[in-house]
Amino acid sequence: MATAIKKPLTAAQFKKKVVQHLNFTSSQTDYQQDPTAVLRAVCLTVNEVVYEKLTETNQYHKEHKSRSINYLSLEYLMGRMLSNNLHNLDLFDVAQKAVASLGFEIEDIFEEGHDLALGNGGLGRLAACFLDSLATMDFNAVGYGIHYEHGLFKQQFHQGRQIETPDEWREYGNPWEVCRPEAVQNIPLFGHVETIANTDGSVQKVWHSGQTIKGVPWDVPIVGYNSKTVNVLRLWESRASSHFDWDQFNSGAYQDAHSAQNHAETISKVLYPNDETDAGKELRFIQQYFFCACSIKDIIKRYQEQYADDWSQFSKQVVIQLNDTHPTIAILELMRTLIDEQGFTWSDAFAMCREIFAYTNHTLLPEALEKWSVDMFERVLPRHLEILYTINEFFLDQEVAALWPNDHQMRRRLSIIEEGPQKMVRMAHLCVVTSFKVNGVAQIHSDLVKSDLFPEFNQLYPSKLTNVTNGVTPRRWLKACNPELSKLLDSKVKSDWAKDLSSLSAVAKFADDEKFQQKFMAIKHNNKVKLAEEILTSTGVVVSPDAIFDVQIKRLHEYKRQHLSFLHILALYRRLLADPDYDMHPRVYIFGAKAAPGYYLAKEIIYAINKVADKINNDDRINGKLKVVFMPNYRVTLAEKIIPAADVSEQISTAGKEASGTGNMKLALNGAITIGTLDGANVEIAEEVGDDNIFIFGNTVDDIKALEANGYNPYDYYNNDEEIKACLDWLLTDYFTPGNPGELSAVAHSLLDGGDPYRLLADFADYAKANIALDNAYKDKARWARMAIINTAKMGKFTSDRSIQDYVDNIWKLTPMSSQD
Ligand code: Z16
Repeated sequence: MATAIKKPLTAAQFKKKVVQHLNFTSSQTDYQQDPTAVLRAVCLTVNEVVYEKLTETNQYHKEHKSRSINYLSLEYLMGRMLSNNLHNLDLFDVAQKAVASLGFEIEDIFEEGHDLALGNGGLGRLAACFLDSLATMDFNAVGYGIHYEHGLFKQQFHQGRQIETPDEWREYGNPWEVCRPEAVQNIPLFGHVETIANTDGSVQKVWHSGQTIKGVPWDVPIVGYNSKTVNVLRLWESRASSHFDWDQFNSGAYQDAHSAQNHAETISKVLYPNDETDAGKELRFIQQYFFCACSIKDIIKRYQEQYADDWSQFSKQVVIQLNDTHPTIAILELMRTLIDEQGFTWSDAFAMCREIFAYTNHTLLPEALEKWSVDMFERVLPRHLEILYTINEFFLDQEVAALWPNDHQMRRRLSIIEEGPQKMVRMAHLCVVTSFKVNGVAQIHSDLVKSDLFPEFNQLYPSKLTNVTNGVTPRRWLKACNPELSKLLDSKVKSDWAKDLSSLSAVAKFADDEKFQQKFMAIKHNNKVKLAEEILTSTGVVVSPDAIFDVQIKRLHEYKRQHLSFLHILALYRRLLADPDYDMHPRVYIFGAKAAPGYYLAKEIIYAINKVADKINNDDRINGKLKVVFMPNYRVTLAEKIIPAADVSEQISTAGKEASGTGNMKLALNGAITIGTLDGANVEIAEEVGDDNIFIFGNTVDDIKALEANGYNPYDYYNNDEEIKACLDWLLTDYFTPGNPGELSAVAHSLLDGGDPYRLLADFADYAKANIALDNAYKDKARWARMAIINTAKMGKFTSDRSIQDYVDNIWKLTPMSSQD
């Protein structure tokens, strides 16, 4: 392994610093029983190295005037930081030794760390993987986000039902963030716009805001793996603006001043826990604006530190990526700043925005496409709304009219404003109109964005719509979470696969090597033993590591179809009850998923799985052939424990609904075999591993369209498939909820009278068949080992380094630090 960057500290030096921090930073002399104090001291020690590199990174980019990517995202699911930072700085062994000499296991120290859970699911975790890759590849990048006081809620189960409690990630401080008072911003909102007529006949707009909110930045350092770079994730916290406060305070309205403070602090109080549904709440809108305004002001501030009032280089220096439509208001805020504060003409300002913004679409689901009412826009951001109207006018009159003259239908369809009883702003339309590139997140998804979501935009702006397939960082999702497998791979791969994941393809040639198979599967087994312990502590269920560990981990959503797997579990249980000798290898179904607190059916699905699990896990008649566990509080840290232990990866969304998926990549990378539909990145995973090393089943996008064209009727399946009928009827009895018949009926109803919107029943039979094929494959140990090895070996495409390189080549056009020398 080539290590370009030498270790910054020896174990002895590291230990000395940890002890110094214990003694002098925390005044802790009696730390033998206090792993939390040790964790803090270790983090502070690591930070000494981190901040030095951060300073060097900043200096370098200042000197070289490097173009920067500014990643705007309402979500970052960072997880824990210590283990990754140690790996990335090549300090892991050093810290391990130092901590051991203090009487602690490094793993126990990690366990004291709190997840940074400032995101919901895939989109937030993608942002975190991208930051890791950007730093690793030495790009000048800043991530902008919100410093939520409470991240995604903590999940517990009470008698099988999900209970949410607040996430307190920084209750007692967080060692990975540093406040930057020198970069505070003041953000106006509400109020009205005054139109002033100039003597030359032109008009000037002045926004008199009704309130000002202070934005306080907190920087989280992002450490590259074996690279020169430490970048930052800058998170904005809202506070009451000081001038506003003091006026009231001095006039004696102490109480009012406090309530204004409460109101201001509410903005960054909590992450909205909805993935894939538009929250539609004013507070969410203000969150989005607050964070966009802070970030745009900060980007301009950083630029002006170098170029003062010379704007000629701005679009050469700055590119802004919008992670979904959540940060769309940044477009309007930059327009407003350029026109109202910097004296640009409208067309110069718009031309500049069209060189600066690019937009990533993450979903086709209509309920996730954001719309804000014109009324609310007007109330909160009156000046931004005016600018939005001018963009729409230009777009409709100049661009739509040029391609489709006098076509009223087309104007209506494409307009950024949706007409109707309540006028709405279509945020995605604004993004597509203004951005110079729009990308989907997997090939099939990007194709559907072109053909189904935005076909007219694709005609209007050929080559604007493009694809960048998602990826995951192999540092966290293999090197750090699966150390044994990493060592085995090190022994077979000469180059540093964590930085060049394609080099793992070299292990494919050992796929049939008996010794290698044994080593590979022994590691999987060890990981399963560890997970079995974790399952016992968190659920009380005993599972055998000899069983197939079948994993479905992701947000709970109907389109992801956890209930398809659930229905199949009912079918297996029924087969086992009918015939205790029913031939199947023992299987443990492992679920991890949070449901949005307001999502009724998602919560019913959790409840149903928990109730059925109770029954099955305690049924002696089935000889332990089937177990079902729902692990509570699924999060990045739990994923890091489950993924290395998975045999099977369930990726069973309705074709056309999962934009990409990224858990599918992490699981395959760790040697799990996918059972999945031709959806999202599954399609590309299948291309990489080959048809023999994946179980693809079910209707394709085109099949589903055809089914729907013929009028989809779930009762066709219910009436013609005895097993489906029996399983759905079972849910109406009190078999799983003694004394309370019908407690699980919501799931059955959604699949029958509810119309089965995600077409589970149409895929059930083929899914059951694919599971038999999978079971047969597992029974052949050599065959399974071969498949698992091939999966790990062929995941090179799915490193987030490749995604970032695609963004850099096709969208961002950046040069890395090293090649600028
Ligand atoms: C999200 O996590 C995703 C889409 C979206 O509109 C909102 C949220 Cl919070 C997910 C997609 O569902 C998933 O397929 C994709 O892999 C992920 O974003 C990253 O692109």
